[in-house]
Amino acid sequence: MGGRQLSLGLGSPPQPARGGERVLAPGALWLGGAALSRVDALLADVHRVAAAAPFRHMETPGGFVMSVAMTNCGRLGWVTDRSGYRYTELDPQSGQPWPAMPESFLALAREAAARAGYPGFEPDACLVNRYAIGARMTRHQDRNERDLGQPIVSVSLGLPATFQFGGPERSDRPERVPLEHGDVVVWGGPSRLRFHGVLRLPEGEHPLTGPFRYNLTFRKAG
Ligand code: MD3
Ligand code: FE
Repeated sequence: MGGRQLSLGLGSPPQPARGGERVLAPGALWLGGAALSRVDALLADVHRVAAAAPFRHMETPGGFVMSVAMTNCGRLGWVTDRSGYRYTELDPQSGQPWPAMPESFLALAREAAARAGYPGFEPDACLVNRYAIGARMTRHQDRNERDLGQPIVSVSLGLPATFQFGGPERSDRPERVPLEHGDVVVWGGPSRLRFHGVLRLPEGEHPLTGPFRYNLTFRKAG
């Protein structure tokens, strides 16, 4: 713990600290490393959720199988299949309710949202994305949630990725934002409907997640 700031004389040079806040765009607040002190609990809970509702590759309405593997926790879970995108109370794979939202997830999401100016944020859905090497997410908007005045909070864990932050139109040229282990971003206000995606995950090995990147997105869906 704290090793990133200490130089022990030998070995790799110290990493720059990743703390701090940056406004990426109106309504989009990057909280660098905001989850770092809790990643052990968060990852343990990711594995607990996945033990109850396994990661799976869902099919898009157009018939493509997503390269990102997904699961959910909370009262509602986001799913896609040939009939469309929607939130469900039951995991279609098991017929059971999605696993409960872990307390570690809820606490972080609430605190991050409050820092960004959304003090009452009560997510009822957390989509958990797992990227293996080569997985990507094509640009899309998130608009299946009932109240688009509520933000989305995202937490990145494991291997780093390049996020593509576009504009309000699919054709707007996206800017590239690196998202690293422990970064939290709150996407609200005018950013909420911007197109976004994730470039193919480059090869790598992370000490805590091996060949994977996990992303948690907290939503008020219902
Ligand atoms: C900007 N996930 O699950 S997180 C998604 O890294 C999704 O797995 C990506 O896009 C991932 O829908 C990106 C950052 C994110 C999430 C939702 C947003 C950015 C957003 C909604 C509106 C604007
Ligand atoms: Fe999204």
